[in-house]
Amino acid sequence: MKLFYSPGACSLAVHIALHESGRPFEAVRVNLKDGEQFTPAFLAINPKSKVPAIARDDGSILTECPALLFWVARTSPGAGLLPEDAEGQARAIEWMNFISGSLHNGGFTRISRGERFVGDPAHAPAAIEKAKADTAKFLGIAEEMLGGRDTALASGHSVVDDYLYVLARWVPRADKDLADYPTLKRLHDRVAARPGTQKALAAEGLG
Ligand SMILES: N[C@@H](CCC(=O)N[C@@H](CS)C(=O)NCC(=O)O)C(=O)O
Repeated sequence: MKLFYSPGACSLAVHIALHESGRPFEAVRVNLKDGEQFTPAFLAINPKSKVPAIARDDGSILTECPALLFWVARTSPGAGLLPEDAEGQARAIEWMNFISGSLHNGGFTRISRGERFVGDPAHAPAAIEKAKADTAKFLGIAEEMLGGRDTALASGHSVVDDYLYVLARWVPRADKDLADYPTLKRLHDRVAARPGTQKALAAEGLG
């Protein structure tokens, strides 16, 4: 199995989960800064020009963070990366849809790729300011959803926490301090200390 990633990108969540699962995999770096995601070689892997993607041993490709995190967790029995019950799994999907749709793509992506969201480049600075305000609002919602607990799910640590950890690393991009979100900060610090996270950070040159 191969994981296509970029250092510190949302793919880091899947990288952490794979280390937590204990399964063998190869990590393949994609150079987003140089536009490698738009090359024919990478488009053959993911026509959406995004990391993460996983090429499975049967040759099939899976994309989208929530799907990859769910798949790693569900195909790693005994690793305890997701609860087994319907309520726990529904809460995991609720969280991951919010992280992917609102916090990431409705927030941080509009900050870091602001020029893509406007017709006239002159409007980009104002669009990025609005994106920062929206991202801060979504971070506040995440803080409330945690309800004082340093795990997204009541059952304990899960792949959802790996995902939230990566987004918590990006908080300064919204001109905010992680300390403004004390429960998210506790989750971040807890996940940062886990061996799987340490291994993924080291492998991405972030350790
Ligand atoms: N919906 C996708 C979004 C993935 C995404 O936005 N990945 C970013 C890195 S965090 C990326 O590859 N960006 C490259 C680009 O937009 O050109 C997911 O959840 O996996």
